[in-house]
Amino acid sequence: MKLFHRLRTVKPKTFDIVLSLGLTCAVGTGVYQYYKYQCDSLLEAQETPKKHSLFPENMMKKFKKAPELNLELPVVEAILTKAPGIPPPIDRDYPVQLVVNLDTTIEVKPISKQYKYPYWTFNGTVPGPFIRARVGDVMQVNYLNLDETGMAHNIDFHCVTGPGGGAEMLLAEKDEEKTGFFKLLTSGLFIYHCAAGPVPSHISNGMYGLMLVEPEEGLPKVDKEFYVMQSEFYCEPSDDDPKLMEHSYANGLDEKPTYVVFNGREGSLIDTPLLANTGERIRFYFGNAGPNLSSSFHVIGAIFDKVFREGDLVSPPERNVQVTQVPPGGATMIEFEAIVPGTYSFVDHAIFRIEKGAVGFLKIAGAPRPDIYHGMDRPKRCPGCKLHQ
Ligand SMILES: [Cu+2]
Repeated sequence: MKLFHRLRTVKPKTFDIVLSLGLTCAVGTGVYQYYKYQCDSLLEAQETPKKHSLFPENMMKKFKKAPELNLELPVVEAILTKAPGIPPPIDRDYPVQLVVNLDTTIEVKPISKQYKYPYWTFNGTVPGPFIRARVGDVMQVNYLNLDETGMAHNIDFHCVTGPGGGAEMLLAEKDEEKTGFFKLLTSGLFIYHCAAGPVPSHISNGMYGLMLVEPEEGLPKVDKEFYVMQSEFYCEPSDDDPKLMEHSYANGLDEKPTYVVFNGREGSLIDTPLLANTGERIRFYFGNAGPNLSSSFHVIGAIFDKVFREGDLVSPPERNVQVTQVPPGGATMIEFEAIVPGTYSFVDHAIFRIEKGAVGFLKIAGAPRPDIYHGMDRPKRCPGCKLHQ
């Protein structure tokens, strides 16, 4: 304290300036750290990392109100999950302003054991994240275009009522962020995709995902939920890199896909199979991004006891279905019981497509059921078969 008084006596003006600057820096750092802590806590709750700016002014934009909608709803940030994960069921009985943060980057990742591919992504993944909402919610979409190539992108949500499904409102140039508010009037399981021109290129390069809008009463509880999305890739080998595939618009026009895959790449759900146990009820949220082919979705060795065709969650479901048709741009919700343990293949039953990647595995663990499934000899696998493991 003596030194403090001595300094103040000797150089009062200089000392006051230094003291003021010091206090300003300390308060400023504290405010920044507070906002950064708030942002970090929020982001840690998400499974998908965000690239939206962490600065306070953008936080205010992220959670801004929608006065035109004349609503005062609680503001909630949506939990977004990477396939095959699904966000938890909605347990509220009231609508919210649901904030959905999406961005676009180009990501070079393996498309097969041999090749990589420059995917156009939502939040860095193909398919894009699964979004779960409730009918009556107002969805606030913050869309940030981080594609360094300079392409413009947007999002057409099939669950949105209005021209373009929101695409024109969300068209974002390079480094631009767009925000749109959409009241969800209709329940169902829906596709979203980029609809910037040329649309076939934006879809067939990976820009799509699934969104569930739950009915007011919610969905019946099940034990396991999986997010699986089929799509095609139209490719030709790169002239510059022997390990890289590039997009071929000509092959897309001819409807001759190089790959027909589940969850973005060949072997995605073979390398990491879906897991369940006997006695569990299983639900698939299955989408088909196309862009050209319909899917004949089938789980070999299981019968779907409920199929909500076309993603219609209001009408009574179809019962006891072997194969269900899912058109490009469509989705379906499928349920069945895990009864007999073992490895189940699921395929597009247009069966040549298994050679292009349209096969995955569901492994069901549990005690054998010889009362249902029994042979006199040990099971034997056919050599070279892609369906049985
Ligand atoms: Cu796009």
